[in-house]
Amino acid sequence: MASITVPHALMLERILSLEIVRVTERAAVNAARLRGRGDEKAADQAAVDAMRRELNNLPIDGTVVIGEGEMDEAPMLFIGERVGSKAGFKVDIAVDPLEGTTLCAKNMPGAIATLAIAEDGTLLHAPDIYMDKIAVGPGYPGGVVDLDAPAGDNILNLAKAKGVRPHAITAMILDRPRHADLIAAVRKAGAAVSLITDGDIAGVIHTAEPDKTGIDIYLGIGGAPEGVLAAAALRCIGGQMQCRLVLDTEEKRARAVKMGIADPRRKYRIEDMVRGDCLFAATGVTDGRMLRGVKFGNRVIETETVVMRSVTGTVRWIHAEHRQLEKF
Ligand code: VTB
Repeated sequence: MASITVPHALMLERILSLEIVRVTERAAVNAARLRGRGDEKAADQAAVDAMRRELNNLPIDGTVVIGEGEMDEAPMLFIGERVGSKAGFKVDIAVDPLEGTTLCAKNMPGAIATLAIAEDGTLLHAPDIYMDKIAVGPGYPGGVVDLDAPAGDNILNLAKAKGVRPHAITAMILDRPRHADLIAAVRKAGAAVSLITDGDIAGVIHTAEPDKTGIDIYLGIGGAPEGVLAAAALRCIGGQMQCRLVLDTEEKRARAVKMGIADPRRKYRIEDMVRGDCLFAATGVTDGRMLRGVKFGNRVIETETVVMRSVTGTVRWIHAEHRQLEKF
């Protein structure tokens, strides 16, 4: 008889890689019921409730590292909350039960329910502040782009590494006034800019498959929690990412220090934000470029989820038809 050679932790992680699909599916379905109602808070709460309930069914001793906020301001899935059956494997958890609350409330494309699970003590404890980000997909030499280089140089270097003219490069950027100079610099270098109103986790993930998505590079300032979740996804599928917290006030610096951040200027790479093996899952809430949203039928609810595992780099696209509707 073959002996068990797979270590327990790895085996459990392998099982969890499918289990976490249920967690994001449920969160997405709950939020999707509130699509287009103009109530961001209610949609977020619905996703949080479902995600928390499902996480508590997993055989893990999980600690929320990236969550809905500090304990006093977020009653559920707060940073430091322990979830799971608490009997199992110790893990760090990063959640964004409804990434793109506005997208969901307005029923616009791109809202997702997302989650990452990583080895205990390996996720960056990022405060809920801004983070400057740059990301490209796999297959480029290390350092092809750099957070500290001018945007134009990054576009030219990337084009050279890809073997195309800068005109063939497309950068995805959040449509915010703070990005006016960045957008102008990218365009000046000859590249196209694809603007998004929200949803930079998906934005970063788009860079992993430029042939499919048409996006070569992600640039700009977005949420730090979203940065860690995006890093978890890239850790699974490959690519390069560099980030730096935007610590522009004394209050933010103090919050960062409280969360264990010693060097406020530190440039984080994927391996600094997600220091060990991880799993990442996202389910579409509204239809998006990456995932289809939840579809409510008479007898079935359909969901689409992407789930990734860093140990193997496997990416699964799971289209589910749920028939036990009372469970949602
Ligand atoms: C981004 C975006 C998110 O927050 O991280 C953004 O990807 C950053 O904050 O979907 P601002 O909206 O203040 O620019 C979200 O929009 C989610 O809140």
